[in-house]
Amino acid sequence: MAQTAAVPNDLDSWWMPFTANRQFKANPRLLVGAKDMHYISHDGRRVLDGCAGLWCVNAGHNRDSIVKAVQAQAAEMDFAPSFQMGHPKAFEFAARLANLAPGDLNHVFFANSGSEAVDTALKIALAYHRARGDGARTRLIGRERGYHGVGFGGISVGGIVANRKVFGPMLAGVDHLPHTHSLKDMAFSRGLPDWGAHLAEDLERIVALHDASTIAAVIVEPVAGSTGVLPPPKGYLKRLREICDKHGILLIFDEVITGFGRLGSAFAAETFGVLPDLMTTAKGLTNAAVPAAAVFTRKHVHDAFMQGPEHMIELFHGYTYSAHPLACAAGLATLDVYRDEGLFENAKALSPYWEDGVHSLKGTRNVIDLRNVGIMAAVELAPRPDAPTKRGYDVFVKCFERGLLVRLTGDTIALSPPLILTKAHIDEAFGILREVITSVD
Ligand code: PXG
Repeated sequence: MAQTAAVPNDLDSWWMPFTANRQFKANPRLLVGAKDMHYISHDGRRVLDGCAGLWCVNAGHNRDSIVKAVQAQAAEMDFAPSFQMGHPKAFEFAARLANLAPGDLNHVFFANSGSEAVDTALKIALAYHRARGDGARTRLIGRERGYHGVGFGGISVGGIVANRKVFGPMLAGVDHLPHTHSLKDMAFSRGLPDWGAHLAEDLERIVALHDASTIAAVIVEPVAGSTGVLPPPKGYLKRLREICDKHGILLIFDEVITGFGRLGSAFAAETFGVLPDLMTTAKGLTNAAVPAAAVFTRKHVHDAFMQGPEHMIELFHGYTYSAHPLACAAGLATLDVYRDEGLFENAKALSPYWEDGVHSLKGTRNVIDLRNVGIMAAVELAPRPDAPTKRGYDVFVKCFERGLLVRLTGDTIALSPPLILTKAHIDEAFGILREVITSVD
C-alpha cells in the first residue's frame, strides 16, 4: 500500500508498554516538551516532573551540554561497531565510569536498557563460575517483589507476579528470597527500617535446600524501586554480602534506579557501604537522553575470563548497539553535569528536607505508609475494598491535572524527581499531593 502523507490523530497503532491502552486512548495524556524540572503537556501546561521521567532524567531535562554533545556526535559519527572494533568515546566513558564506581568495580560492559544489563549480569555470573571450573553453579536467586526488567532473565529472578504469571515457566533453577516489606513492623519508618535484617538469613535456608555448590548468584535491588520503593532494612545488605562470601556466591546489585545519585552518592553500594561483585546500571547513566546501560564487574570477575588463547573471544555476548556513539557522548556529557553541578551532593544535602516533606503527609486521608531514602519516596494508599489500584490511579491522574507527574504502582505513588530539585520543588510536590489525596475518595 502506498504511504499516505499524514495519519492524523491515530492513537491505535502504537501498542503502548505497561499501559492500559484502551483507558489511555480514551483520555490520552501527552507530553510535548521538557526543560529542567518540568514537562510541557499537549495542552500547554507546565508539569513538575516528580519522577524524573521514569526514574532516569537525574540531571533534569534537555540540559544544553548534553543536547549539544549528542548533536555533535550524530554529525561526526552516527554508529561504530563494537564487535572487534572500537571508538574512542566508548573507552573514555568506560574509564570515567570505572573511576566513579566504588572498590574494584572497574570493568564495564555496555548494553542498551536495564533489562539487557540484567541479562548480561546473569550471564556473566554463570560464565564466571564455569570459567573457574565451577560450572555446576547455575542457580540464580532473586527476591519477591524485585524488578529486574522484562527479559526472560529479569522476570525469572524478578518477583512481581503480574510481570511473570502469563509468561510460562521462565528460566529453570531460580529461587527467591522473601521481600523485606511489612506494614505491621515498619510502617512510617523514616529512611531505612529498623526491622527486617533477619530476612537476609533466608539465604542460608535457600543454600541449605539447594547446596551452595549449585548457586551462581544473588541479585537484588539495593532499594526495591518499581514495586513501590522499599528501602533495605538496616544491616540487611551487609548480611547478604556476608552470606554470599561464605558460600562463594556472587552478589549482583541492580542499580538501574539507585545508580547515579538517587541516594546521594554515585551508587547505592557506596551509600550502604556494601560492595557487590557486579552492578547493573542504566537510566541516569546517560540522563536518558540516549538509551544505554552498563554492567560493572569487579576485577576477579573480569579476570576470570581473561585466560586461554588471546585470539579467542572471552565472552560470547554483546549487542549491536553496545557502546553506541550517541550514548557514549550523552553519557560523558551527563557525568560532567553530575560532577560540575554537584548533583549527587545536592541530593544528599536535600535528603533530610525531602524526608520531612514525605512524612508531612502522615495523617492524610487513606495514607497507610510513607517511605523514603535519598531522593526517592513512596506514598502508600489504602486500596478501595471493592477496587484495588483505582484510588492510586485517581490520585495519579488528578496530580497530573494539577501539574505534578508521579509514578503509580498499584495504590502506591512513587516519587523520584530530577536531582536538580530545590526545597521549593519539594514543597510544591508534597503540597499538590496532600491536596489531591485529600480530595480523592
Ligand atoms: N532493573 C531495575 C531495578 C529497574 O528499575 C530495569 C531493571 C529495567 O530497565 P529497562 O531499561 O529495561 O526498562 C528497571 C526499570 C516504574 C518503572 O515506574 C521502573 C522501571 C522501568 C519503567 C517503569 O516502576 N525500571
